[in-house]
Amino acid sequence: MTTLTKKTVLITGASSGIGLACAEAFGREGARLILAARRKERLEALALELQKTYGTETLTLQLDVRNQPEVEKTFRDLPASWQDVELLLNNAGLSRGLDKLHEGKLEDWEEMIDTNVKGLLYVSRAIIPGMVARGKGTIINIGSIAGHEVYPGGNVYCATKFAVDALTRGLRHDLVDTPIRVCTVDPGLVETEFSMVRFHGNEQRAKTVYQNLHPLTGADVAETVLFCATRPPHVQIAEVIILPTNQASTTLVHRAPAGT
Ligand code: NDP
Ligand code: 8X3
Repeated sequence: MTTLTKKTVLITGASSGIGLACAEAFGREGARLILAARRKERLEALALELQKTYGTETLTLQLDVRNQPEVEKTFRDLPASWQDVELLLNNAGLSRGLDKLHEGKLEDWEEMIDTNVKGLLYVSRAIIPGMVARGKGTIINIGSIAGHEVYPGGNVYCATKFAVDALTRGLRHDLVDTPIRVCTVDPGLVETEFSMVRFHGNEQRAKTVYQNLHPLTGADVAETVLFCATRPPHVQIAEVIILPTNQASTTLVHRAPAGT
């Protein structure tokens, strides 16, 4: 087993959903956490809670992963005691809209591509050289079932997650002669703020995504991420697809009212 006690873990998108649940899981395991996202006040509340519950040492970073100079500077200027990042969880991401491609909004496309693809690249470029120099590290990318199959209206979001899959595989090739592990955890439907963000705050529309279904929680995904992170150093879990029991694909979900 690889222990996480006192190991430095960097989580992007730690202010909500899967990233927040991963922070809780890694905190419970005794890791030191760098928590990054745009909503600093949420990160600070999480840091306080983790400190109280597990005595977790944290560093909170207000960071927009789309801003390359900011990403580069933030990680270059990390305090010395936080530079030794041993696990990078590239989780920050979002979807915007469910429009047909020929009716899509350009600003939605830009935001998804800039965050899910370019943001992941910028953070990886800033962190991985240190791992290579130190000869240790694990990178876990949060992909999606949407990186394996497309669905109506998924077009650009799916393309970004297909890109995450390609980047994960590419990175595994590039790091094959190092002790660094590269994994992807690819969930199906997880009830987080994801659909609220996708539908620009339309709560009613967001709720229907998970209606009459027992979706995954952020904690379910976090346990899988933790499993990948804690394998012995010679074991690299390349890819995990995790779905709710009643989801078979991006388009086949069995919905039944509770109790039926
Ligand atoms: P949430 O909306 O709950 O969380 C998204 C997180 O990403 C937030 O912490 C948000 O923080 C952060 N984020 C978004 N944009 C940026 C940015 N530009 N810079 C820094 N941080 C950013 O959704 P999830 O937890 O569900 O999503 C997490 C990941 O899981 C995403 O990559 C998503 O694609 C993926 N995923 C989600 C699934 C689902 O069904 N929910 C299924 C499969 C994959 P802030 O706004 O504070 O910056
Ligand atoms: C999120 C899952 O199916 O809504 O990546 O695209 S899905």
